[in-house]
Amino acid sequence: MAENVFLSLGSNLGDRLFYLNQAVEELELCGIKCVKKSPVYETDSWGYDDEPYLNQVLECETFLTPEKLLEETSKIETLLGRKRTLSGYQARTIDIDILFCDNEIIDIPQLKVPHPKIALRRFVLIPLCDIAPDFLHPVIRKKAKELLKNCTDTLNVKLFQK
Ligand code: PH2
Ligand code: MG
Ligand code: MG
Repeated sequence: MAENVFLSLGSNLGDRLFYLNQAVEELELCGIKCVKKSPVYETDSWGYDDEPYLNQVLECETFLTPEKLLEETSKIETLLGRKRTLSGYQARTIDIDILFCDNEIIDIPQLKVPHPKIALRRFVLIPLCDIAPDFLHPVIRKKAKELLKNCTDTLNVKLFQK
């Protein structure tokens, strides 16, 4: 069983908190147990100009392989009203990104694990450090708290709900 599976949730469309909570419920229904939940943060849109997001990081346990996990999280995104376009970022009801699956390194067209942008995003590192500051990034070989200390992202990340 994979025990250190970290997922990032993001929403910037509609009832954002509702979608984060629904995502947790749906994950549990497909056998992805959420053992730790970070506080929820309201965050400036990173990488493009849009409405602010709510973001949260989860630590999960699951018997699913990373590929199966991606299938399930994509299905949940669709179920919760996520609309996709071909390229670029756009507003979304829910985004579920796989940050880490234990120490696995996966680099295939449809899935990169660890998520390649973790170290660049305070909206990921701050909630990750709330629940797993000592988790070691298997590629960069630094702990989450060290990645946060070195991160040059200056966009606002403020506590929304404990
Ligand atoms: N997700 C993105 C792009 N930009 N910005 C914030 N603040 N939060 C996100 O979850 C986010 C983003 C692409 O998935
Ligand atoms: Mg994302
Ligand atoms: Mg995504």
